[in-house]
Amino acid sequence: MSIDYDQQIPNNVGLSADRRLQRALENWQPKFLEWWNQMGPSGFQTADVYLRTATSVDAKGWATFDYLKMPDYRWGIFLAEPVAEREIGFGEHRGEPVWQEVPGEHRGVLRRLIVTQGDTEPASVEQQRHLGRTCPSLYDLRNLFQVNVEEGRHLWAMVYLLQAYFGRDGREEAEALLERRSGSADNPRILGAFNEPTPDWLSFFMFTHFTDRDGKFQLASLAESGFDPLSRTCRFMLTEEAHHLFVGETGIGRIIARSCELMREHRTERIGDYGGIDLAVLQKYLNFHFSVSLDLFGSELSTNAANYFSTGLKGRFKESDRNDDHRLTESTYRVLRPHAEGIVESEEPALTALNESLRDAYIADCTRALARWNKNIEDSGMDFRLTLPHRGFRRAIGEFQGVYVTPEGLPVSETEWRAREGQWLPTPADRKFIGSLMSPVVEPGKFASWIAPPPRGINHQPIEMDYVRHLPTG
Ligand code: BYC
Repeated sequence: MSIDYDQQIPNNVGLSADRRLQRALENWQPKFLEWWNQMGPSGFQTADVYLRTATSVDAKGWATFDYLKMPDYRWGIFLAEPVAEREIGFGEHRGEPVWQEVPGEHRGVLRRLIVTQGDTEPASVEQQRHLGRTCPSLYDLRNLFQVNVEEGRHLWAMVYLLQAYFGRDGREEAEALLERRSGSADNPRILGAFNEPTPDWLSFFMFTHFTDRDGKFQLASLAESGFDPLSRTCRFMLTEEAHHLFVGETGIGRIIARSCELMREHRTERIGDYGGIDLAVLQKYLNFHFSVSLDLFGSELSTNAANYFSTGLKGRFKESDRNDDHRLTESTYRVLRPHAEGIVESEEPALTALNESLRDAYIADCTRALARWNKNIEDSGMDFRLTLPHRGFRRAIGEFQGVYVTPEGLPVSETEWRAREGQWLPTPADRKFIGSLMSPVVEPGKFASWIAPPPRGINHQPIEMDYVRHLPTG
């Protein structure tokens, strides 16, 4: 079904035929807008931004680009096309037709999964709301806002499921999603990484690279779900998500390119005096964001994860491409666990180790991106190499919680770890320095001293286009 833009809420789910649901969502819509105006990009609600908007759910040509004020963005409900005769691909119900309604016995668990996913979306908008004022260019400013409006749409995606399939509980959860606040002491967002501040653009690029990448893996696993509306919603969200990862990976790549340029020019790795970011400082930010994002996969051994899988609610990454029984009742999986003698490998039931296997797929993806950055550093003639810290480094969830592990993977005492923490993680002085670089650059085609221009503009437009117009003055 094509997207109907004549409706108050654009959608491709035939909303006008379901008056009760339509009314519920139309009742939620002004509350969402109120939240957006209060917690969305601060100071830029009246600017005109060159944004893409989804116009269809086809793989090709699904978006148009135009100048819009963000509060006028057409947030709506877009599900990927149904797959005819789709069957549940894993777990105890493997081979049965997918569910179009919530199976009663899994209602609570499914709601919790959808709420947890939904909660991350507004959280990230809240985390990034002050970044506009320190943008390194109009190109980057526009990308920030594109990410923000699409995270808003991803909230709509989950709220649709809650309102359409979970009755009164779902309506209450939809309200609560607008009430929690990132970083709030009283009513925080659900997952750790979404309560961390994003105070500067280096953090923003790290977040979109590492934390949005958790989104890619979690959404892909939920896209396998036996609950078909969740699967279809997540499949379309993944299309949008790809751009967020692009913003993160190329943002960090452009910082690295600029740092290498300054290192070559001034023949030193200490380029702070020349307006650049030392790769050693970038490494510390990387260590922080990677470890926080690893926590988002949950505990290495999790009965929750086993249940999600066995009951057909959440599959594995690329479940259908795998060549096994898709039930996992007999298989084992290798998990690293801290032990008195050090970090040891342990064979665990594959079902309970599902969070770890998803984390492994994530780490492999991060490793590939890291290799691309390192190749560029090498090509520019520099000796420096970036690394991913060990999975046990600075973990707050799971087996490594409370264990002190160096980035190289060596368990050490808390005293030693604390004494060396400043070599591995951003210090207050590092953060202050990065903060000092964050002066806005808003002249079309110009870029801050610490980041290289991109190779090309958005949607075949020139790099020097005025991607955001009518900026706030003062
Ligand atoms: N922080 O068995 P456990 C994205 C809780 S990102 C705080 O270890 P489980 C995006 C857990 O909730 C993708 N709490 O874990 C990115 C549980 O609490 P309850 C988001 C945590 O349940 C950028 C308890 O610890 N999507 O889209 O197997 C921008 C024990 O749980 C954390 C999803 O996460 C943490 N890091 O797995 C915008 C998908 N980790 O229930 C968007 C949906 C665990 O006992 N969520 N806990 O009170 C899930 O699949 C699972 O909930 C998790 C946890 C993978 C997160």
